[in-house]
Amino acid sequence: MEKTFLMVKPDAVQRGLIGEIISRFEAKGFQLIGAKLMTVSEELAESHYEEHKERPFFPELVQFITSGPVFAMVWQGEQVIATARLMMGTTNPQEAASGTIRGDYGLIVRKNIIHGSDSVQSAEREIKLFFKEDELVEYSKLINNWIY
Ligand code: RTP
Ligand code: MG
Repeated sequence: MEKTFLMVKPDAVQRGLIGEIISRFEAKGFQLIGAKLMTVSEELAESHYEEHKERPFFPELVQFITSGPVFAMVWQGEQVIATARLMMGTTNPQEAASGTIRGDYGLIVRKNIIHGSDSVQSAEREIKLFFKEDELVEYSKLINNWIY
């Protein structure tokens, strides 16, 4: 089963949007297999956003993601990586379609509510970065008969 790493960013945690965001992925049919409320260290932020190290917005990005608690999650399901990105909407909330998470709750690119892995490789890397193996659960396969 495909897995992805999703993270409710500090802006959305402070605004009380964790439940709203979880609800959307649950209702879609995806399964939550790991979750924790945590503060991201500077070191973790820098490795998580490694690909953006040379970008001018990198220092602000690290400062923002370490500025308050985040809600880190692992979700599983058919095509969950691409579908979660569609449900999140485009990076800039001003351009994100209504009905998407960023389109409905965000206004500016830096405070864009949620992170989601963008490929199988980044999902594997990010899940390992944030979770130990014994922090992820397994579900009975029977439950999936109602979704697939
Ligand atoms: P994310 O990694 O957070 O899920 O977002 P993404 O894939 O949609 O966007 P990405 O290109 O990976 O950018 C990572 C985060 O950097 C911030 N950003 N700021 N021009 C800017 O100031 C700028 N551009 C990107 C965003 O918060 C974006 O989520
Ligand atoms: Mg990204």
